[in-house]
Amino acid sequence: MISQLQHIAIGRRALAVAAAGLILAALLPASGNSTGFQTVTVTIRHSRFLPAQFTVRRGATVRFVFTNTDPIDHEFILGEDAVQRRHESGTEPKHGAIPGEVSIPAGKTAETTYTFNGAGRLLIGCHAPGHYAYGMRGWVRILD
Ligand SMILES: [Cu+2]
Repeated sequence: MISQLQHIAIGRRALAVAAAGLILAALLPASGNSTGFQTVTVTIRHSRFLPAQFTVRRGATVRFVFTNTDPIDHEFILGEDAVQRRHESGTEPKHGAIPGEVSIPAGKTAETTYTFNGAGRLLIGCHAPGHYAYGMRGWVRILD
């Protein structure tokens, strides 16, 4: 017999898969144009990125627009594992000048635009103390 809790977990997973599918559809132009400019909206709630997984085409320029619904500051850092580790131990208080890096103050909206030139996978994360370990992270898959 499936418990109530398991039902909820299964429902959430199905929802996450559906959400990932929507983002995929949003980022992959039907025409196959690989250098399109896309806007993606991301909600931050309870120290999570919603959604936290993205798929883009190599060469795509993506404008990420964040709405922080939390009463605390967050940040969005896009990059390889080495970049995430550097920020995890770093002390930069504000981000915004580098593409793919932006601070999102409590209750505010902020954005950053990034062009995905490499193939493979990049990570995303927030490096406010404890947030990355808590699970405020995700990834971007770049299709060749
Ligand atoms: Cu955070």
